[in-house]
This record gives sequence, structure tokens and C-alpha cells, in this order.
Amino acid sequence: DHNKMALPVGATLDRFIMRKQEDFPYATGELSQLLRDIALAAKIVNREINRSGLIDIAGAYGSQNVQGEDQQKLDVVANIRFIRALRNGGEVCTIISEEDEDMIQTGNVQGKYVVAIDPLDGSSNIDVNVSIGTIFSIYRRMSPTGLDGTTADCLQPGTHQVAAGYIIYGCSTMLVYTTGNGVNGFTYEPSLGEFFLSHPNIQTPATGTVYSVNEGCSELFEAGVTAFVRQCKERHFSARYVGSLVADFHRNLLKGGIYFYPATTKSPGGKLRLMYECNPLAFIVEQAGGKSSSGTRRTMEIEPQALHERCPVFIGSKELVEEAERLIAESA
Ligand code: AHM
Ligand code: MG
Repeated sequence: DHNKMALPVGATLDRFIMRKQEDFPYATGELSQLLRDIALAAKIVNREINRSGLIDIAGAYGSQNVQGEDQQKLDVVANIRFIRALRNGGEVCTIISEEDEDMIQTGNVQGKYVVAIDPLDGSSNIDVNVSIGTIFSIYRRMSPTGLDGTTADCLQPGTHQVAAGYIIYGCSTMLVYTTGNGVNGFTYEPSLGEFFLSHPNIQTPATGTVYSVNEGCSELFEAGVTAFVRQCKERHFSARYVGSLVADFHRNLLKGGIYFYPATTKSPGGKLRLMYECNPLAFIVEQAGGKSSSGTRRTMEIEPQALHERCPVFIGSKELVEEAERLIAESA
């Protein structure tokens, strides 16, 4: 039956999502629709990012209206675009966004899903033409439909994720996602306006020779982390750190390596956010055969207490994450 054959490299994202849905006979297509809504918003945000260098001069070459509507900051623009797409799509009752203090109720009280999103991560890289990304996580709501989503719907542990993904706006734009059945990567073809399957069934190497950490903060690390960094150097690993989580994560996912943002004496809880930075990437890395840990426990098993809570993270190739955990345990 040709319908059951794996789709080849070059299949469009839409076809791929549709085919995956056929694997679940009782699927209603709502999650598929939600993924398509995210992909559409990604295309719009990609367009904004690509012309971002022109924004300040847009008036000069005449494409900007007199009210100067183009001048919002890109992370704000991305936030508006994703929220609008999720609201219009109708499948999502509640959103957590890095850009908004409180939960966002979409008004879609029949929506069965909750989304946690960092609409544009890597804020320090936006203005300097370095890769940035979007990270998202999808949960099924637990409260009954008919009302707004609740805080409890938003504070589910990462193990409850039904899907997660990221978009990297880099040399080319890619969307990588999982629904818990492997990880697939799609590359955007701007002239056609389509994402095409380019990286089917991504598996991350079991180990690697790259470590990614802001070593400028190393004096603020705890002893176990310092020992791990020393070990990376003794083995002559390469240091690679863009400062955009999605870019650093994506490179290590494909090539092998470890990204970490540990607790520091300055930010004892770590810097990165559990709900829309760590958990989605943890789901992806595990689906690709890798690991994600706070240093002492599996990221996805952390019981979230607050929408914007932070956590230390060690994520990437399985062997490297386990070594970091071991050194942290030994020096505790
Ligand atoms: P942001 O959400 O303000 O963009 O911060 C998250 C970013 C990550 O993309 C990146 O890995 C990290 O912060 C870099 O932090 P630092 O500059 O402290 O190394
Ligand atoms: Mg962020």
C-alpha cells in the first residue's frame, strides 16, 4: 500500500503532516491543523526577519507607510504573528509566551490545546544578522472544554508534551518538530513558500566533540560544571557558542555535542526558561536519541511551578550529558 510508505525527502510539510495523521486512525486533525498554523506564522515571521535590515531605511526607499508601522521590534512582531495565527486557527485555548507575563486566553474555549512559545529567541542576535529562532511546545489541556484554559493546563511537566518544535532562521530557514514519533526537519524554499522534508528521522550522535556554553561566566559555575568544562578542554573539544539557543542546539543535534546553561552565582536557577526553551528542546533531543538534564534530573520530569520559571540545562549527545551529570553528582 503506497500510502503507508515513508514519504521521501522533498515531500512538503503539509503532505507530511497529513500522512502522519493517517497513522492515527482516530485523529481528528486538530493537532495537524495546529502544526500548520505554526508553520504559516513561521513563514510570515521569516519574511519579517529577512527584511529586518531594511526596516530603518524603509521610509527612505519608500516601502514604509507614513505612520511608520514597520518600526516595531522584531520579537514583538513575532509574538503578535504567532498569537494571531494560533487564535485564528482555533485549536488553542491558552498560550504562554516569553513576551507576556500572564497566560493569553485566545477565546477559543473549545480548543483542546495549550501552547508554550518563545516567539523569537536569541534577542541579542536580532540586530546583528545572526541566526535566531522560535521554540514551541504543545500540550493537551486537562480542564474540560467550554471555558478558558487554567494555570494547571499550562504547568504540565514536559513528559506531557504532545508535540514540540523550533524554527531556525539561519542561512536557510528550517522547521524541526516531533510529535513523539521521531524528529523530522524541513527546509524552507522561499521562492515557493513551502517547507520541504530535508532531514527525515533525525538521530543525534551518541557523543560528540563540541561544547557550547557561555564560558565568560565560568567563574560563576559550581565545581562539577567547572570539572566538566575542564574535561572538555583536556579532550580538545571545539567550543561553539552563538548565543542563540536554537542555533547552538540545532548544530549540536546534527553534529553531536552538548549545550549547557548551568546555574551561576548570578542566576542560581539558571537562565533559560523551562516551559518554552528547555522542555521543547528536551522532547526533541530525546526523540533523536539524546538527553536533557538539569544536571541532577531529567528536564521533562521537572514539575513546573511558574509560567516563566528558569532551570539549568545540559542538553545534547547522551554520553556527554551523562558525563556532566556524573561530575556534578561527584562534586555535590
Ligand atoms: P532571550 O530569551 O532573552 O533571547 O535569552 C535566551 C538566550 C538563548 O538563546 C541563548 O542560548 C542564551 O540566552 C544566551 O545567554 P548568554 O548571553 O547569557 O550566554
Ligand atoms: Mg528566549
